[in-house]
Amino acid sequence: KAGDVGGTWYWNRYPGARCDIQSIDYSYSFDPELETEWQWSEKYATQPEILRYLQFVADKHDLRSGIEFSTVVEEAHWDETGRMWHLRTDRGGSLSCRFYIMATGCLSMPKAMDIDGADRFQGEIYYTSHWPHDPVDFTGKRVAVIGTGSSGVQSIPLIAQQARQLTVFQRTPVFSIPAHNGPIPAAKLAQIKVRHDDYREQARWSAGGVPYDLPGGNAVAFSAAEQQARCEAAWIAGELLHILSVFDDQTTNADANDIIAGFIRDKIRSIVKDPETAEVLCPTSYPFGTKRPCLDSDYYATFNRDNVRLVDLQKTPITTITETGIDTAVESLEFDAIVFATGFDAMTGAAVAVDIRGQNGITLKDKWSEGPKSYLGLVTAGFPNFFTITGPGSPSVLSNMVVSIEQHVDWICDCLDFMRDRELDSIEPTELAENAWVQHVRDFGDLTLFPRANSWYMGANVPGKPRVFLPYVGGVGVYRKVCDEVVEQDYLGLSFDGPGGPRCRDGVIRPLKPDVAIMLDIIAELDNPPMETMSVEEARAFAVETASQQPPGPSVGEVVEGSLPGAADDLAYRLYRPASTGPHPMVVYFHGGGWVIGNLDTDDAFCRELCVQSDTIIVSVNYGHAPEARFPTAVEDGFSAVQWVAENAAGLGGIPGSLAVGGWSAGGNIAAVVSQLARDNNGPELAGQLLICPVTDSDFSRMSYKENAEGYVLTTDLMHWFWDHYADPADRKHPMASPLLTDNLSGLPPAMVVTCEFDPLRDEGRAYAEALASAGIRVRHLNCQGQIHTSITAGAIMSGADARAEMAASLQEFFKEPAGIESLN
Ligand code: NA7
Repeated sequence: KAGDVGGTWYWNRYPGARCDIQSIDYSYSFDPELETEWQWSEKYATQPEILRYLQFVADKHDLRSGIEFSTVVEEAHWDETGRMWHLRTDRGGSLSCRFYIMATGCLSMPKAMDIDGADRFQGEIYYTSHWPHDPVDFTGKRVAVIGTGSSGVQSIPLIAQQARQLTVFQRTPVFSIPAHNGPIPAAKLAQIKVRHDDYREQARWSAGGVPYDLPGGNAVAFSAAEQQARCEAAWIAGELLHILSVFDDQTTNADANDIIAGFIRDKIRSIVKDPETAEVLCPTSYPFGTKRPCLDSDYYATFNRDNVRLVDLQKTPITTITETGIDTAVESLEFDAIVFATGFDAMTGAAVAVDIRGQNGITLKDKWSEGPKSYLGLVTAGFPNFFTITGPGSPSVLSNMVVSIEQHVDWICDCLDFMRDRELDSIEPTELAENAWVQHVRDFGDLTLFPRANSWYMGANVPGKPRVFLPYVGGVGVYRKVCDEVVEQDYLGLSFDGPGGPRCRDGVIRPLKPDVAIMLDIIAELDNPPMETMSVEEARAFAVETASQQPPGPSVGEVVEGSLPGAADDLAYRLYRPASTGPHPMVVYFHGGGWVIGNLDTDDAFCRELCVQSDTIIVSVNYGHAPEARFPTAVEDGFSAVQWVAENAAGLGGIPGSLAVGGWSAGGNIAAVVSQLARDNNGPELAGQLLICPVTDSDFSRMSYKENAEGYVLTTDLMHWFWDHYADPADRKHPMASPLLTDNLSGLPPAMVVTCEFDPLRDEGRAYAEALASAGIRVRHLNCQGQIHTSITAGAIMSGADARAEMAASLQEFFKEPAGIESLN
């Protein structure tokens, strides 16, 4: 489209335009000669210098001869029969091609004007996104700047130096830190000069596309003074990647984030002399980093100038632009020039602006109408042979773009080689792979604070654009690994056709929820021996130690420790009482641990969460453990505990007659068996049973045992170990060990059965839910996608929060009047 190479750096020529990744990092790595042939003049190069660099690279590699300049592709239609794309340009040209690759940029389609009256203004109008090539002189002029994103923040200080008067119209204040621009830091220069290959390789596997080695740690690990010192160090460093990594949890934990946000607000107040103006400049409506933060040179200090005024559009919105200026809700202001720094239809705008039609004439615009759907941000189903460079669903704008662009280009080139070698002439992702990737990108975003901001990352800056988190937040290195694995797994999720085809290995590249995968990575790094190789004592100590490292769970109204009579010995229990006024319904809860390990502490955090969310008393009971007390002690203890709680409900603060059971894993087995025992022994009457990943029989032949035999904490070997400690083979088919094997499931209380996709016990949980439903029992079955046996009850696993809320809701449901039979889902 442009008259020359440069992309963003061709169009965005406004005063002050610079990159905000250090120039040494914002450089190509594909040609090692460039490391010595090109010298950057400063830490953050200006737009003219970056443009010269891009022109230099284009000349060196003779790229211009292959580029049609000043040409807009308006139409791209896929021809299924010929397996070709047919393109038409605004110059009347057309061409056909096998592959259509859009490298049209993430921030290249200016946002459509959404301010009333903009076309009426008779003075000079400028857009930062397509600034004139000839110099613009604001000397002596009254200038308005609308917008305070990166473009506004960079241009405002320089426009203020020229203009007679500058009025800045701010809708949302931005977090900005000083760039401290100047010579390239000596340490950086040394790093790149000595081993530039290593340096570039580190960048490729880093989180943001720049090697950055900051000592980690969550905010709470530091004293208040240390927290401030870390923030100050980031302020002094003048690097976005530094201020974005002050604390490990600043992107996910609002309290940690607010430390940095508060620090920057204090800086703003210390720089800007007029307190009222300072407050208007302080961002408070979104967490730090969830809208693109800026690097500036004297941005805040500019508001101390006599010729600069800030208008807060939150208080006094623009009503219209007029022939002579701008009307707000309270005044009419006259200007000689208006600068629009109002941003872009980010990440999808440039792609859907072209009339792209894939199979069956479906347009990309329609396909993406509820948010972009793409596999890896590279390819999209229904649009064969169509690739996007740094497309939505890839790290793109959350990374050093140069590194991300090179990775996409390399991946696509390798893919085209692969296809040529195998005589394949079309490629597209499968629906399964694409949908799963879209979900994965969303899941990752949902772990962060990003969705809380009205940012262009969320599509929220463009009226009517669907609110979807667009980039992949997992990091450049993680993403590169994913893309490499897709290839290693025979181009998983991609469908090819042609003389050498068809070929397709369908599947999902990242089926686990991101936080579950991170948890598994951490566990793998610890390199602990498998539990089934430990002694019972070691395994128990290990379980307690592991639980102690988890978040403590919420505060409850009261915790009471006590003991109650078990089948033989007294059993310790812990009662969790909600803060609300009682009496409350009660749930007797049995912890997990394969009847061998676990205790009141290991499930403490989960019990707290259940108590708070369901507003129910939870009585967690420490039943007798194997191998000291083998089958049927655990279930007899469980039944004894339920009888005692039922008899003592009033004294415990419970509502007599409002009693349910619940348990996780082996505890789910006990809860299921106790429900059967209560039915068969004339009570106590139970309102419901919450069975979370329950053991319901001892059949190891089920698919879930095969699919999830290892790798997901609870392994098949470990289940054997548990059963061996718990019950003789002859006893395992007894319904008190395998409640699924009872010949009578009627008359049992309503149930909620929770299973996890990557759990050896998944299929027996499902089978129990189905059997209960067949017996006429009201059952709700929740199969948690992407979760493992040990993740769903762990408070640290945010992706399980909805499921835990549903469990709590089901407890509340138990204590309401019974309804009809619910179908399974
Ligand atoms: P941005 O960051 O999207 O900033 C656009 C600014 O314009 C932002 O402050 C917007 O306020 C403001 N804006 C947009 N529309 C309006 C209307 N209708 N009225 C008032 N104010 C408005 O774009 P930039 O060009 O500055 O930067 C783009 C990226 O380039 C940047 O992130 C870097 O990655 C490089 P809002 O915040 O939406 O309330």
